[in-house]
Amino acid sequence: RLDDLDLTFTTLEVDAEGIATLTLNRPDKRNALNAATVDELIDIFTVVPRAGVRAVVLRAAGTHFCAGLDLVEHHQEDRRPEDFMHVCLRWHEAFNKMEYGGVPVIAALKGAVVGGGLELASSAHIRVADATTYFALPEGQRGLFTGGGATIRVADLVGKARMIDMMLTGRVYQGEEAVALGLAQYLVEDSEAKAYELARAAISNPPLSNFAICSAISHLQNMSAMDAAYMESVVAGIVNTQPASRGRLAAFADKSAARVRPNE
Ligand code: 1HE
Repeated sequence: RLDDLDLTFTTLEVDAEGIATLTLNRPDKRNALNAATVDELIDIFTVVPRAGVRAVVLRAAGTHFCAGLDLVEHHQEDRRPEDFMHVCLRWHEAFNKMEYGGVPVIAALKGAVVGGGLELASSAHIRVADATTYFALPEGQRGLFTGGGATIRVADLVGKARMIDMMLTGRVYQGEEAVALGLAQYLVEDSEAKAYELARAAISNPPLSNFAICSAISHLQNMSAMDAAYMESVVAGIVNTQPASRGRLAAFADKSAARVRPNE
């Protein structure tokens, strides 16, 4: 249950419409991800899909979204290879629960979205940037490698060659260029206001449709084209015959439903 979550480095609040605000709340450390924060994300995204949450706005306290792996903790813990492998497996558990959980997660970005912070952001379904937002993978400069899914999700967003360039040379992307590459889908003055606007748009869809959008697409991408097409038909069989679609289809048929029109 949401009320039973024991949170120190994050906060979670759900409004009357079912929009949850998940805040990374360690601004004095630029929301660096220590092991305890990742545990909290696992707990949150274990509960969220079954707690009536319709959408999540993922935001951060302070002026930076997330500085990635807690480098000080990593240094102090002096981890062995198998220790860090398990750290990474926990990150994957958290981020997979986010990406595959079936509840839309919209990241409101600002400042640094770097290293593991970009791995976190790339696990969200929509990323909204503002003028302060910048993206980088400084792992190479720190003598590290990505361990939170960037080789999958960031490579998916920007392509292998750009990811390699970011890691080899410390290249930073921001502004319209970052949007053109797909690191964010929106660039606005107020990324949080826009994230809530997008969340409200998303929750006007039936939850089962959003479940398929925020779970099936990711699963299907992992399959061969033949298997994905088959599974898509199974998912569509369930979603496209759901009771919640009947009234919407009737409204289209009787011409009372809104039509799709170009932007003004
Ligand atoms: C941190 C971290 C951190 C800040 N771990 N403590 N990520 C990076 O290589 C990025 C490292 N961070 C930075 O480059 C900068 O801190 C920022 C650009 C994010 C912010 O700069 P700034 O000038 O606002 O803050 P600051 O003065 O550098 O840091 C403020 C405090 O946050 C300071 O702590 P304090 O106790 O001295 O006040 C910093 O130590 C702390 N801090 N970032 C720990 N990352 C699963 S593998 C994933 C691999 C990676 O993610 S590698 C990339 C790591």
